[in-house]
Amino acid sequence: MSVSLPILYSFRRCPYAMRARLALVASGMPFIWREILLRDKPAEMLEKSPKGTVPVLVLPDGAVIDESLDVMLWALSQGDPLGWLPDNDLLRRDSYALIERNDGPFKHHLDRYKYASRYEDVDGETHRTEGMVVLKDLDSRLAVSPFLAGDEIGLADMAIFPFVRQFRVADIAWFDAQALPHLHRWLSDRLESDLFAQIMVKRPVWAPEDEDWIFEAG
Ligand SMILES: N[C@@H](CCC(=O)N[C@@H](CS)C(=O)NCC(=O)O)C(=O)O
Repeated sequence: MSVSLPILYSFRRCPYAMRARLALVASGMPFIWREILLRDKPAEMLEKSPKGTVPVLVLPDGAVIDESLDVMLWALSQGDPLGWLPDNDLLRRDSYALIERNDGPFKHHLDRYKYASRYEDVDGETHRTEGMVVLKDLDSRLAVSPFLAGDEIGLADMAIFPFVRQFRVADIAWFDAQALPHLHRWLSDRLESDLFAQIMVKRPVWAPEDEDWIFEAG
């Protein structure tokens, strides 16, 4: 067991886990990747983080980070060769405000649009319309700059695009027909990136007897 590397418990299609993997890979730091199933979470993960959500990052000193944005910030504090961390207060505030709206209201509408049948008395289309209000705002930002906050790709882009992807996946033909030209370009650039391909590699579900799979950025 490689005790000197952080261990990430992850689920491939989870947007929170995607943003954690993106930042870990961008940091250039190798890490142990344990792919899990949400319906059958490993005891080892629940011992470390009883709240039972992914991502969970266990550091070599045993500390646990179990909020995706905190995983991103920790990873980028270890190394940020791509310059994703906001480097001034205005950019930081703007990036955090966008991420907060994404993780709060946008995610609320996304869940109720994509998984309407899991909720009582929920009309998916109403939530799709509400989600579109946020996406139209992102599109108008992207009309004036290629990235969500500042002139360079950064934390906000990487923390948010996995959720926009999930919104798209709910009905790809419908999404692609919407007049969101800048958002479509921004999203497809992210989805076609080498970095995204690296974090979406398919892994078998981890079992405790398995040898550690160490992920190193390619
Ligand atoms: N606030 C958490 C949310 C993480 C989250 O909700 N992840 C989902 C998967 S996308 C999860 O693990 N849900 C638990 C479950 O489905 O059992 C974070 O940012 O890390």
